Amino acid sequence: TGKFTQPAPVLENPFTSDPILSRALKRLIPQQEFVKVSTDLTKFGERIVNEIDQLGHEAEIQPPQIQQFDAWGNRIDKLIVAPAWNRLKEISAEEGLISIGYDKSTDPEYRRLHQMSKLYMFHPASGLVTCPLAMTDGAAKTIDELKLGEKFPECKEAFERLTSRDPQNAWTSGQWMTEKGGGSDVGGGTDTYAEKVDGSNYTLHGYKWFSSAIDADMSLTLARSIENGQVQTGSRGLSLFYLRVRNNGQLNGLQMMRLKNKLGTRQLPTAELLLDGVKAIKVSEEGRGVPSIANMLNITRVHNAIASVAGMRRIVSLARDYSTRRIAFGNTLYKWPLHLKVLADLEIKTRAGLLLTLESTRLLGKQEGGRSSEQESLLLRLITPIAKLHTGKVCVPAISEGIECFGGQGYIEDTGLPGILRDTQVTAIWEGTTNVLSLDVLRVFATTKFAAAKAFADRIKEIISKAKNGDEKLQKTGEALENALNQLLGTLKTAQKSSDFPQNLQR
Ligand code: MFK
Ligand code: FAD
Repeated sequence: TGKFTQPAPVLENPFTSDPILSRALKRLIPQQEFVKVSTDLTKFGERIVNEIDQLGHEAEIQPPQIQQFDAWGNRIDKLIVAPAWNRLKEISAEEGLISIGYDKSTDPEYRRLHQMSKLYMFHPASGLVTCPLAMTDGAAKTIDELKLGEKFPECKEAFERLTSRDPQNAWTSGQWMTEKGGGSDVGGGTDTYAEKVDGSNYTLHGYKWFSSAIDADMSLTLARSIENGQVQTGSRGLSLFYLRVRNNGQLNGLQMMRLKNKLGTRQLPTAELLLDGVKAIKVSEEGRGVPSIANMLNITRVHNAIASVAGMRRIVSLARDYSTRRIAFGNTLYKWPLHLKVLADLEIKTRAGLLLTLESTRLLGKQEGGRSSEQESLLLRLITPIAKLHTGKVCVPAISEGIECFGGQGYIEDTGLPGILRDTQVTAIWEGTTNVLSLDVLRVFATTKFAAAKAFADRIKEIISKAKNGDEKLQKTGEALENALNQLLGTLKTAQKSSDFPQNLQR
């Protein structure tokens, strides 16, 4: 007695074992490019299984700490992170997890699909290093899109380092937006002030309430500049600032007040920061901080969607494998129809989330390659918040259901499974909560006079007609979707006139 041991679920190569990633990429990327991409992803998948997953686990069990004072009472705010966290950052640079998205030697239309597929495989093994990677990508995109490198030599260097494959040179970025008074409503809640030194040089004074991956080299942030003693209130009083977190090894006029004690993402150092004379450069026009940092938001939101579906994929794949190893009532689990139904339901949700996110990625690549039609640009702007809010929302109950597929073992820490659930709740919150992103969808409808909604309806029709000509079920689904969308548009058009509709969207 007592000799039974349960075979553990096995982590397989997340590229070759994924039921749809390779098929989807084959459809989206021309053959020659696809061969290169799939070779890289296969190799990376092996590295995840043999090396990276263990590092992710080590980062989780060795959370970061701040040592605020030295033995003699000097304030030092020394951030101590796990060696595995640093190694994962190095691997991210080596593997080109950001640089692939900006690699001028490849076809611009397909870079993002390659990059995001790699991040999708990496996320569950990454010890949450995907969080700084998202912000790093967002910062690179903002610098690139606003051509900041042409205006500020500091931003030119930053772009090169953010997109570097050399771990010794590569930088990561923070994204300091949230303050005590508001994370959604940054216009109402931001209480950080920028005092002019000369030209574009300022010092910042304020308190940032959530600043993740505080081991970053630089950050983008929002503040109100004081011009001739005057300060503009609201969102149109905010400008965008670039700053280095440290200058010559010393913190740049800021103090790490404490690290957040979080439900999950414990591998990730998220700090409260006192900005007390941070040297910074104003990089946007006065009062254009929010639309400027929106460049960052629209990238980090794609990363967020990728992370949400990646968590789902990890638990579903392990649960599927486990269902072939665990026996209950004389049958392996997968032979029980009820269990199979649970797995099938999770599988469908995961595939749908991935395909939706890849659609947003495909459109991003097209736009960056300068090959988007007007309709496709509208679609990209609309689908990005939809993909973020949908995947962020569905991944939480899906991963919880996935945990249940392991019975009691799903609840046990050293299986590595509980961490997947812990780390997922945040994807619905950060980078804009579900409600805030729903309002962003309304913003897109309003600012495009519903042209984006039409582009969306047309795309659905196109997909349905391509999917299977003459398939009655699909045609009916297509018609039902179109009707639902038309009804929604009718409701929105009426609602837009009512006083409850957000005022900034009534334009
Ligand atoms: C593993 C993955 C990890 C992911 C990274 C995790 C680490 C970081 C975690 C974080 O959470 S960082 C903080 C993220 N914060 C947010 O996402 C803020 C959420 N709040 C919003 O998004 C609000 O909607 C917003 C702050 C944008 C509201 O601002 P306003 O100024 O009150 O809105 P308004 O007046 O509608 O828009 C101002 C301008 O910005 C308008 O342009 P114009 O002035 O030219 O008319 C808008 O069109 C533009 N805008 C707003 N959102 C936009 C946008 N433009 C393009 N894209 C958008 N998404
Ligand atoms: P609130 O804005 O107070 O929202 C509270 C509730 O009200 C939410 O349910 C929201 O959906 C709802 N709500 C708000 N406005 C509306 C509305 N108009 N209509 C309907 N409902 C509404 N921020 C950074 O800037 N940088 C970081 O690096 C960072 N890292 C983070 C790391 C972690 C682990 C977490 C948890 C958060 C992090 N954040 C970061 C902050 C995060 O972006 C904010 O918490 C988030 O944007 C929500 O803002 P809030 O906390 O102020 O919530």
